[in-house]
Amino acid sequence: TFTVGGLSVLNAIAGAYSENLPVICIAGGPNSNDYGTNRILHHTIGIPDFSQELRCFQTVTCHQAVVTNLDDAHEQIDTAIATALRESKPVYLSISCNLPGLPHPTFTRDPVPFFLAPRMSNKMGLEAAVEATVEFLNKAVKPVLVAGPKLRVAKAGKAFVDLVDASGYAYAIMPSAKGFVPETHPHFLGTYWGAVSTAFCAEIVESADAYLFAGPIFNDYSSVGYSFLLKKDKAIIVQPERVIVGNGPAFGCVMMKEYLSALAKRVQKNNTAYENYKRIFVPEGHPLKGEANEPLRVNVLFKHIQDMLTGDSAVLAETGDSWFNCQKLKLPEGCGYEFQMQYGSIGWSVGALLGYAQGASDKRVIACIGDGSFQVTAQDVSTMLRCEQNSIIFLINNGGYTIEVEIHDGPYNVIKNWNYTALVEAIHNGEGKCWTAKVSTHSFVHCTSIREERGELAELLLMHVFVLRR
Ligand SMILES: Cc1ncc(C[n+]2csc(CCOP(=O)(O)OP(=O)(O)O)c2C)c(N)n1
Ligand SMILES: *[C@@H]1O[C@H](CO)[C@@H](O)[C@H](O)[C@H]1NC(C)=O
Ligand SMILES: *[C@@H]1O[C@H](CO)[C@@H](O)[C@H](O)[C@H]1NC(C)=O
Ligand SMILES: [Mg+2]
Repeated sequence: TFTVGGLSVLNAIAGAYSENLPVICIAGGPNSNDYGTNRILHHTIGIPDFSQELRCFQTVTCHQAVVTNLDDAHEQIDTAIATALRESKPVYLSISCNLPGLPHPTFTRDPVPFFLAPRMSNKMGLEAAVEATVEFLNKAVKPVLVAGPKLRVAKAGKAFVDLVDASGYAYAIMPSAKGFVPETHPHFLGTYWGAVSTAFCAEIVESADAYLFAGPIFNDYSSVGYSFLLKKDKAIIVQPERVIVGNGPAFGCVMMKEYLSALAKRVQKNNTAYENYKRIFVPEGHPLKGEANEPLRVNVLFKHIQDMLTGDSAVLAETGDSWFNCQKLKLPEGCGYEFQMQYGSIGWSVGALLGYAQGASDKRVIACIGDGSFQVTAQDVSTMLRCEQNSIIFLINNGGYTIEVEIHDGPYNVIKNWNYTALVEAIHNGEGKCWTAKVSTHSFVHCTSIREERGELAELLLMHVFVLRR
């Protein structure tokens, strides 16, 4: 609904922009004959100007179309959809409410599915970029590869793995690229995240004499406050359509996927970084176990979540402590992974869980959500139940905005405690399948293995996990 709905969805669309997701946001606009009348309409802020919603969306979408006339509706809608797909960004489409019911000759036949030709590299630029890169990498003693979050929009995950195989290099992921390349490959080092990297990963990446970053975003989060010990003259930065080798040269109009594939055919094999990693790597100690009556610890909980993951799972990590806990999960081949690292709007994961489970019904989705974040968007559980989704929510109740406590503490970081299982049961209202449990010690996970529960119960789970506040 015009403005009240549009402005309500604005934050979600801004999140989609930050994550390069081609969302088509459709708003029902004022009737076409209301424009230009100087009338004040309901659902506006009380001024006879209908452009407020459009002006808000101009800053968070790559294209906006306002359809007020059937004669150009077909073209405007086509252009909006094509732009969303081409740019991999959200678009805004406002359609006057009185128009959809009206016939028009441009809409009389069934639509022809449309195909967008993929963007192609400038052939000479591609060759020059590959040539310069091969020269740079082949003289390095222990080069490494690092996958960044824009691998997804460049559809270059597979090409990246082909390059790993052809080169024998060790590779890491930036935290925001988790889920875009396999973690089961022997040459996988873990997450490169400066001082908070997986053990031994930063040592190998930062001591390499050449590193190729495929699709990185270096923001304050991913670079731990710009504290990376990286040198530009050792880096090859590959963006979806651009390559920079060291401090230069730079090549435009080079598509990442084509470039990585071409590189795989030309680069000399060198597994020195991987051999060095194997030498210094110390496998983790004994598996974690908690005593039955001990208060549940986060690392023990996440060990159980780790054991639940299969290629048919997907993990959603909400902003907050869950980011850091989920980042440590080792994803089996095919296991999905989503979090909103660039935008980081709390509450994102509940809506994202609803959407992901609906879109990828072949996956069992496991969301790890803090109490503060859950309270922002809890009502989406209602639609999950109505749509008979079977997702699993681990609600980690630490009594407040714990991650914020680390940054700037104050009474505002404490939130009202809810009876979360009772809340979900109230939403469930005896209809459909739902199973909740409140867990505060290790005894639950001792007596009923979650994995066994999972087999029997194909329903929405909400584990309300209490973790003692630090
Ligand atoms: C919409 C929005 N408001 C405020 C913030 C700032 N913020 C970041 S994390 C966080 C607290 C999250 O609390 P919770 O979900 O309980 O996670 P915890 O760190 O306690 O595990 C807040 C308020 C934000 N990221 N997004
Ligand atoms: C890696 O490259 C360096 C420099 O070209 C070379 O000296 C070294 O032998 C190579 N190592 C392996 C294992 O291929
Ligand atoms: C929370 O709700 C559950 C389920 O309705 C109930 O059994 C429990 O007593 C409630 N907890 C508290 C502290 O009231
Ligand atoms: Mg919390």
